[in-house]
Order: sequence, then structure tokens, then C-alpha cells
Amino acid sequence: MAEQNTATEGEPQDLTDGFHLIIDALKLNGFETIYTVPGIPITDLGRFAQAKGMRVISFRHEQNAGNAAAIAGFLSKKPGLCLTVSAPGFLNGLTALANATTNCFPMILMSGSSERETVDLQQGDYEEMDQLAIAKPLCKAAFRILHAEDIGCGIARAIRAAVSGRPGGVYLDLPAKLLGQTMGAEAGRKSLVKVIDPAPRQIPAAEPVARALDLLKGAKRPLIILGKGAAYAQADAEIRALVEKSGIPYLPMSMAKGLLPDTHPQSAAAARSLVLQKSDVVMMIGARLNWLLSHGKGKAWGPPHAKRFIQIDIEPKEMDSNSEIAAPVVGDIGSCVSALLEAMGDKWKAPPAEWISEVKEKVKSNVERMAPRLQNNNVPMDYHGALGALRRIIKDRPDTVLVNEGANTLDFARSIIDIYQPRKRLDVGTWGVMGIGMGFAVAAAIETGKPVLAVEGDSAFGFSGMEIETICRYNLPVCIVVFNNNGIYRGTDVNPTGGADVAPTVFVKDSRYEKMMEAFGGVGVYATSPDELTRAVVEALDSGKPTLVNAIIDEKAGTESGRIGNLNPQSVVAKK
Ligand code: FYN
Ligand code: ADP
Ligand code: MG
Repeated sequence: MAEQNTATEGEPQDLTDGFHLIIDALKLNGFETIYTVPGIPITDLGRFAQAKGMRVISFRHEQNAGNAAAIAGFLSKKPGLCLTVSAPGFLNGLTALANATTNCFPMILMSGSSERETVDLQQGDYEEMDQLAIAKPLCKAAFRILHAEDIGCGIARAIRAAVSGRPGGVYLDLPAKLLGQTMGAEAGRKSLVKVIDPAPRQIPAAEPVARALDLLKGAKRPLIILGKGAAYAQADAEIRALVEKSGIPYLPMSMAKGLLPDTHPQSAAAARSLVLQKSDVVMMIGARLNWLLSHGKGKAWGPPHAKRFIQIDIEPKEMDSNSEIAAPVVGDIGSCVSALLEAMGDKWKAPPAEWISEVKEKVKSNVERMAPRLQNNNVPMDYHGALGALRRIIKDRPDTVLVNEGANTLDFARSIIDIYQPRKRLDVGTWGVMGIGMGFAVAAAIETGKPVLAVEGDSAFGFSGMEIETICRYNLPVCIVVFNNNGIYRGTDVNPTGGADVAPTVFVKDSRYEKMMEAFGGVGVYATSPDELTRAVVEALDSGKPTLVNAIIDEKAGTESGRIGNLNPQSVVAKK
């Protein structure tokens, strides 16, 4: 927005300022949405962005705005934008930025900050904090812009850092003074940078591709593992073609579910333990050998050193991080998968029939074992009854985005609810973090325009629950189902001293979460049976009205920490 300035010497000049240069730079680079919590010194930045046609989604807590930006980055392959106030707001957003970096989601956290001179002398400014220094070790890159004429380059650098190579979080420090700085409008316009090719393709050399295929060809019991990097890459058709042409069973990591429909005949999701144990050559596509894959070694993986790994990843330093990688293929997944497909030629032989049938039999028996439990209409509900109902709903509406967090609610939903399309399952990711629920749900609705079903443990919901006001305010098609079992993991713990305080894992019994939604004008439903749950969710998805279903789960159902209770240290002296 140019203003007339008559105060400077000579001719009157059109002026612009830091606020408008930032917005112009963002718009020039195709950004449409900012996730934020307004306040000093960035309130006007949000206002002006809205005035200039950007969508400015205002949250109740910065961590949720940050989580929204992070998942927007995952869904769109462009950095999600989060805008916060200084020190405390910045710190609230920082958790989401660190989590985004850990998960390889591109996002930019822009925070207002107080004056450098005062901060550096620690003179006690309003919300004083050396934010740049604090952000640096927790994200992929951190920059500060001090001069209006550097805004173009600063934003360009932030974009490139977030999306090139392994994606991640970037911090951009915006001192209050910068926002008000003026410069000539024409010079300002020329200083902006439109980023060309922000995430250049990284094409693998022929040799690593040939090495990988040689290893795969010689395998007796090959396995493909698809990770969320593969989902992020948006190379859906190529990945499906590679899996199908190879004939190899594949295991989807949680957020890679749906890259191929979970009902695909090559899916080994329901034979997870077996394929990890017995495979001899494993090809990871955008998946890391971190804790979620037991670091590629130990009991879960069968005899030591019996496996050979192929890893496709954009990050060369990922190779050998946990286990030896016999055939590293470094490049972007789209290019790597295309190169593999081409080099496979037309005469690719399917893996040995005994292996395929062994995996299929295990899948069949696990699926058959689970099936009857998913039909139960028990009151109070158990996880299988409630999730069986939601599984049928997603089957009928495969374009619904499923957001999922909790412990038992997460673990049961991951294996029970089949996903049919890429990037339709968003969850706690690499850290197993609680609190992503409402931020992810808001951004999923906004970025995809599809209905969102958020399946939340009652504890998990509490971390971001206040954002149901945000969901109602923007009238988003989000249906939240709170799996209410009166506590963390389950609701049955007691205080061993007999004192008045309840056990630390226990909540108020029979909490009426649905009334929270009603308080903001949304629809609240109290559901005690799978049939009631089905009716409520179907109605919510049909109407698109913000809805919260309080799903009453047996407080005895569930186990400590879901399926990862083994990670809890055990005391040798105390008994639970
Ligand atoms: C999977 N399974 C199925 C199906 N899908 N059986 C029948 N039908 C279907 N559709 C089987 C699968 O083969 C496994 O059995 C079992 O169900 C569990 O499958 P899952 O969930 O894929 O495997 P598992 O072992 O739980 O995976 C390990 C994990 C996972 C670490 C990747 O637990 C995970 O992502 N955890 C994240 C937890 C987290 O972040 N929690 C938040 C913190 S909670 P078998 O093959 O017989 O073993 C804080 O307390
Ligand atoms: P999961 O938890 O599903 O196994 P991870 O987050 O551990 O997935 O792994 C994702 C991997 O994907 C990371 O190592 C990351 O470097 C990689 N990755 C992300 N995007 C791309 C891409 N476009 N091309 C290649 N690798 C990618
Ligand atoms: Mg609970």
C-alpha cells in the first residue's frame, strides 16, 4: 500500500513499509494463508494481510497455529506460515516448529521481536528475548531481517531453507522496528524476490539405482516400507506403479497409509511383525530407521545382521544412521522412484511365491481375527466397537481427512481404520506428540476443503481443545470424536494413599465434552453406543457443521501407553 510522503527532501515519493513488503513478498511467492495469534507487535501485520486478500486464521494458542502451519506444509509441499508475537508467543510456536522439523514438514515461524539494542544489553524490554539464538538449535534454519530492503531476500531464504532438501522448520525474526520502516514503493517492489524452483529435483545417479535393483532382484523375502516422506513427495502414481510392478509386499508407516489403499493385496500392514522379522531385503522409501522401526535392529527384526537395507531419501546423512544401508539412493522420491521404475524394465520377476503367500496368510488371519470384534455394539463402548463404526464411515467417505492422537485411541485407530487415499491420515508423527489435534484439523479443512474427522483420546484432546472455538468461528467441516475413558490411558487408577486427590492419570468422571462445542454454537452429541456414534458422525460429515461427539468408552478399556508401554522404565522397588 503506497502512501504519499511529502516530508522527505525534493519530490513527493510513494512509500511502502515493512508490513506491506512482507505481505507483498508472501503473496508474490504464492502464500495464501497465515496461521496466527494476534498481539504486539504483529496485530497490524495480520490485519493488513487480510486486507490484501490473504486468509488469516486466528487461533487461541500459538502452538495450535504452529501445528496448523506444519501440517499445511506437509499437505501442500509449500511452507506453512505461522505468525506470533514475541517471547512467550514465540516460545509457544517453537514447540510446533521443532516438531515440524523432526517430522520433515516445511514451515516458517515468523515472530515479532523487541528491539535488538535493548535485547542485546538485556535492559528488560517488553517481552525481551534473544529469539533468534533460541530458535537456531531447534529448527533447520533461522534468520533475522533488520532492514526493509532485505525483506525480499529474507523471505526467499526462509522459503528455500524450508522446502529444499529435507524439508523442515525455519524461524524468521521480525523486529518491531522493521515493520514500521519505510522505503520508496518502487525500490521496495524491485527488492522483492520471487523464488524460482524452491525445491529443485534431485535426480539420483544411475549407479545407486542399479545397486538397489540388484539387491532387490536377489532377495527371497523382499519388503518395501513407505514412510511419510513418500506421502509428502506427492509422487503417488509413481510409488503405486513401483510397488505394483515389483510385486513386493509393502508396509505403510502411519502417515503413509493410503498411498496405496490399505485394502491393497500387497499391503502387509496386518502382518507387520512377520514381515519385519522374516524379510531379507528391505527398501525404505521416505521412512527412517528410528524408534518407530526399532532402529532397524533387535528382536523385532529377527537374527542380527541378516537384513540388507535399501534406503531412498533426500537426506544423504540419513544413511547408516541406525543400521548399515547396503544400497543408499539419495534424491527426491519422485525422481528416485521414476528412475527405479525405468531401470526395472519390462522383465521384472515377482518375488518368490512362498514369501507372498506366507505374508498373505498372516494378513488374512490377523484381519479375520479382528473382524468380529469390529462389529460389536457394546455399551459402554470398547475401542474395537467404536473404531469399527468409524472404519465403516471412512470406507464410505474415503476423501475424509482423519486426524488422530491419543495413546490407545491412536494405536487402535491406526490398525483398525483403513485409509484409501494419500495424505488422509495425519497423526502424532515422529515424536508421538500430543496436542496436534485441533491445529491439524483446522489446517486440514482449510488446505484440502475436505471434511475432517478428528479421533482424539480425552487426554490428547485437552491439549488443544480450546480451538473448538476457532473451528466454530470459521465454521469448518470438522467432526471431533473424543474417546472418553475418564483419563490418561484409562480411568481406573486410584490414589494408593487413599487421600482426596485422584490418581495423576484420572480426569473428572463422565466429563461432558460435547457441551464445550455447544457453548460456541457447534453441535454436541453424547454417544454411548457404536450405533449412536455412527449416526452422529454421519450427520456431522453430511452437514459439515462443527461437531463434537463425546464417545463414552469403558474406563477399563485400554492399556498403559497403548502399544508402546515397553518404553516406560520399570522401578525395581515400587509396585504399581
Ligand atoms: C495392523 N494390524 C492389523 C491391521 N493392521 N490387524 C488386522 N487388521 C488390520 N487392518 C496388526 C499388525 O500386524 C500388528 O500385529 C498389530 O496389528 C499392530 O499394528 P501396528 O499398529 O501397525 O504396529 P505396532 O507394532 O503398534 O507398530 C509399532 C509402532 C507403532 C511403533 C510403529 O506402535 C506406532 O506408530 N506408535 C506410535 C505411538 C505413539 O506415538 N504414541 C503416542 C504417545 S502415547 P502383529 O503383526 O501381529 O504384531 C503416550 O503414552
Ligand atoms: P515415517 O515416520 O513415516 O517413517 P519419517 O519422518 O521417519 O517417516 O521419514 C521421512 C523421510 O523422508 C525423512 O528421512 C526425509 O528426509 C525423507 N523425505 C521427505 N521428503 C522427501 C522427498 N521429497 N524426497 C525424498 N525424501 C524425502
Ligand atoms: Mg483416555
